[in-house]
Amino acid sequence: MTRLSPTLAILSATSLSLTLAACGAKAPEGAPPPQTPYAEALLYDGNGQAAGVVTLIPENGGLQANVQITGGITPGAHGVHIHAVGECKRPDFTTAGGHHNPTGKQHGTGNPMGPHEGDLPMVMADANGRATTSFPTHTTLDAIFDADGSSFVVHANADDMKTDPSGNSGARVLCGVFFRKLH
Ligand SMILES: [Cu+2]
Ligand SMILES: [Zn+2]
Repeated sequence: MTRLSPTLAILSATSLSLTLAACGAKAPEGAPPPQTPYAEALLYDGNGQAAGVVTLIPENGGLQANVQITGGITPGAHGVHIHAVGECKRPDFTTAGGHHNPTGKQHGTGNPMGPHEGDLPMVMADANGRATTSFPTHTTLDAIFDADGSSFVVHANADDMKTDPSGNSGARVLCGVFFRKLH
């Protein structure tokens, strides 16, 4: 276990405030607090109807996903993933590419060669095809916003969490491109 000794902690705090003073970095009176970047994807179905929103918020070294689906899916379990390309061309969303997989693994948390970084827990829609859920993910904003971006895809069926490349989760029914936001 590594712990700063009290002396070291005081020294670093002192050199930090000296650095800030030297740079004139003191916030002006009434300035807004510093903004934190996060990712947001607005979901659409294959007809272009708005179907919900997903945010990825930095937390505990990963990204906390908040998923709100307002329609466009059947009741029950649906595979959801972060896909490798930030393009959701209707109606089949094949432009979103395969699963977000910067570490070159296979699909599924139940696959010894897996999982993809973009593999997420299934979403359970209620009788009206709505779902609201949150869970931690193990990727980063830098990986989400790589050269070709990333997207969020909701599939027609459940994800078996082991069959490469997408858990037999069927057609892509909702898709949203991740954009950078600040809050
Ligand atoms: Cu998928
Ligand atoms: Zn996968």
